[in-house]
Amino acid sequence: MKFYDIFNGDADGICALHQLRLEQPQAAELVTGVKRDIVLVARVDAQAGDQLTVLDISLRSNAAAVQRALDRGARLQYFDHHAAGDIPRHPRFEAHIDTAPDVCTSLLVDRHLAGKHRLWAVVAAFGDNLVASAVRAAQPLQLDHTELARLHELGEAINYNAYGETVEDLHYHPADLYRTMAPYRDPRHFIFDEPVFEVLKQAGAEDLARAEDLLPEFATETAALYVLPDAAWSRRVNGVFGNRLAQAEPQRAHAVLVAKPGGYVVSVRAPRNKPAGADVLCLAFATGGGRQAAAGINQLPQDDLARFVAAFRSAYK
Ligand SMILES: [Mn+2]
Repeated sequence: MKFYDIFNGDADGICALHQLRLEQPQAAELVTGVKRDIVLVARVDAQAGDQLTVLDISLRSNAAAVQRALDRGARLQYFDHHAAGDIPRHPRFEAHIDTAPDVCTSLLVDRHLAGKHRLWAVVAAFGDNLVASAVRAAQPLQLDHTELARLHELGEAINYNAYGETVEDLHYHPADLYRTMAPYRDPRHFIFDEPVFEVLKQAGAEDLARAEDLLPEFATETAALYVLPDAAWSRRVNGVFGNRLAQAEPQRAHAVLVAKPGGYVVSVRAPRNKPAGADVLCLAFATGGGRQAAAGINQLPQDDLARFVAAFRSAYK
């Protein structure tokens, strides 16, 4: 019989596992990755009697592997807040799934543990950018403003660490980050005793400064397009950079391209003032997808760059 802890590599996934294991220590094989690695259950060759704890990855994206593990006789405990699809009804499947917009997986674990390790749930909620939920959860702890601000920064720093194409792009492998955190019941001690927080805070600021040094390929009143080089820092900062641009120029659509061999990864954000059209634009390309307000193209071939630029310009003129 084997134990597997399967979790998203972002702040929410790591803090969810941390709360559970503070309460119920259990040596387990850790299965995790970058934030975008959400198909994780299939990495486990589950057998009868095995125990899988799954955190902060959508059930919909892991449904087949979950069913296979159940069929083989494994037991699963599943905490998540993403769209789930059909939830299996099975005596060996324990689901804690809530897709309300103001919860994250760590808050679901906090609910399950009746607030036993609330400080870490607060860190996670900040990391998932659920600021109001984090502040509400922190209320009974009576933290002062400085402490709350530090927990906010810690959540953001751990979350930033999860961005990259592969774990090689990250400053810390999420499994190592979890192991470093594991002895700490109090995140304030973790901040003070370990270099992790300062390292990540500094690195995040450096990545962002590099991106902000770049000039756009073009910028009009209504649209701007940036190209980041094929480098680890580009892949880490891409999302945060896009958010910054959107906040600074809410009337503008933004396209951020990150170069990769043979082409680009593309993210498009519609203007914040008029959040529409990003999905239609990106779906016109083979590997495109997303939502009206924010969409992307996984692999834009070099030869399609001119066509993309023209389509982006005409979508947002
Ligand atoms: Mn989450």
